[in-house]
Amino acid sequence: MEIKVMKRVLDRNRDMAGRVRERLKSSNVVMINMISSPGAGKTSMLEHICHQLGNKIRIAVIEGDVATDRDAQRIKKYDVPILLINTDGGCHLDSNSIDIALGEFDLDNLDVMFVENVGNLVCPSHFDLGETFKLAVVSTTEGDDKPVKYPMLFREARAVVLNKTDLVQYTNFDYSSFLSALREINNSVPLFELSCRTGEGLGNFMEWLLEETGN
Ligand SMILES: Nc1nc2c(ncn2[C@@H]2O[C@H](COP(=O)(O)OP(=O)(O)O)[C@@H](O)[C@H]2O)c(=O)[nH]1
Ligand SMILES: [Mg+2]
Repeated sequence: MEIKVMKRVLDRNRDMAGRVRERLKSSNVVMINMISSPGAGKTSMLEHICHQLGNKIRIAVIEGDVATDRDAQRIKKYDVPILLINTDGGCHLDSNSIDIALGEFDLDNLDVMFVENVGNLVCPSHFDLGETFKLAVVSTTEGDDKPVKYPMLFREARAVVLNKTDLVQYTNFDYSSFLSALREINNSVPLFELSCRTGEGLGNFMEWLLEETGN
């Protein structure tokens, strides 16, 4: 599958989130905005999702990347439509770029559009892309304090993934601090603990994903 590439088209005066949402709705496409720190495992999750669900649902991916096409290249082998938005240093994607990006897809032949946002927990949380929901991804190697420090994302996310459970024994990640902070911010959000390395916990997450996207 060819990787289409575009530059982020920043137009601060035009918030297109509403239009994106309408377009997705009229084509019955669920858009998932994946947000995490750099390296938490968004692309690794997408690799598993494309591999495991690619023959069950019609998937497309928008990769937001500051400069390279490395993540898009990792997804390319799964034969799903993919578009790369280079932000040229920008720290998040925006709804105007997503609106333009949607024109590159055959929306009526898609079920779920994954957006890998630029890796950081601050800016992407503040910009509505018109997504159906946000998915927060954290990992055991980045410390247990992320919900306390970046509450907005954890308040808004439809689900939280705690990745790299295989490494927890080598870290000082305090699971009970993590969980109590998360529950203080959002006491109902589903939490999926998994490892993209070993595959542990991925099955539960995939089941939830299928159900949540109506598939
Ligand atoms: N040990 C371990 N490594 C992981 C896991 N998930 C991802 N990684 C590694 O962590 C690094 C960053 O992952 P990546 O998916 O690129 O993160 P992204 O920046 O959020 O897209 C890569 O070297 C992955 O191979 C995991 O569950 N366990
Ligand atoms: Mg990535």
